Amino acid sequence: MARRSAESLAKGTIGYARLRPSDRFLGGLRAADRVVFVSHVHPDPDSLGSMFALAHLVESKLDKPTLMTRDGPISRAENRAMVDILHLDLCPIEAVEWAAGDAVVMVDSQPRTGRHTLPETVPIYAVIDHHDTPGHLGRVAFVDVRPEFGATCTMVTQYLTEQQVAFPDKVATALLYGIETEVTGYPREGGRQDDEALIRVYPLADKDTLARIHNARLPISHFGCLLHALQSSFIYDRLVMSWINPLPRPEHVAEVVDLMIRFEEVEWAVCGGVHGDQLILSLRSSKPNAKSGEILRKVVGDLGKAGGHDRRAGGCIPLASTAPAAIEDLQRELRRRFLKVLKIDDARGRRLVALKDMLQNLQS
Ligand SMILES: [Mn+2]
Repeated sequence: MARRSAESLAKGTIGYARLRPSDRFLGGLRAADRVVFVSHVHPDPDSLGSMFALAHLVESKLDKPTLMTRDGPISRAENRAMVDILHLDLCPIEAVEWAAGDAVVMVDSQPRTGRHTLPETVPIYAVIDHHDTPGHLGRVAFVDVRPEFGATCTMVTQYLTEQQVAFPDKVATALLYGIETEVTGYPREGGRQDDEALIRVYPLADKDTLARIHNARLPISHFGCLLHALQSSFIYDRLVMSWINPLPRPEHVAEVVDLMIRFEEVEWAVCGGVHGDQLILSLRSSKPNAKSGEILRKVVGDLGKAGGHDRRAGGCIPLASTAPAAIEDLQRELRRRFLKVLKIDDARGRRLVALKDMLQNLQS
């Protein structure tokens, strides 16, 4: 595969250490026949924007064929709108015909963090990421991981700027939306570098396209899940916990916690739901230095996988049984672990919406 030749090329270059990351990244790709971009499952705007802009960089500077992939379905309505409106051409990861001359570039994720279905036998040339979830990087020739950046798209914007590659409006729009989704929510997780990247791409982005993505149409399941979540929510001191069973689409847990974390009485919001044979979890915090990714990893433990950022995290647990009793047991165990890890004594909790209000609403 291309990994070894790419590695020797990149690392054998005189003055390697002095080169900018984008120089080293491109240098290591010179021997490749094709550059394949991969990301985490349920690709989000940050991974989509990163793949799209890096493909543009590789095509512009090296004139090599590229392939962008999609690991699992694109979930949130806005993300699907981004793919449709920008015409992002994504190959399902399971349909990729891997070839010896492929150089694989992983963005917005790290190898063996359990967030991809990429076969472990496929060697990875490069990892470009801003997550602090540690992956297996020992055999990766080019590694650029900067957790101090709010978005992988910010790193990629720097690559294009360093290489003086023009930003077509679609590329600028994808980067802008990728950065914006990561850093403009509240709690905000972004810094000076992200602001500089936003300033760079904003004048070049198509604002009408951006508005269409922001206002993507929502499926009916969004509203059903919202109601379900409100009715199942319990407040345990500083934590609000909601369950949606069954969960028709995995993205709804993230939509729910994004709303719930705005509740003024809590510092933590978690929503979980059973989707197929997995329990999907999404966590938000309104606290600075919340270490949400670490908290969720502690809670999930060896039951499944979890990771994320300071104030946002996600995870999934494969289910041995989807029988209601088994799911109830697992949810009880997860609640116990959340309360323990967050040092919350209030184990009884109280409903967000009182039962009698729900019944009254039904009767009126
Ligand atoms: Mn990201």
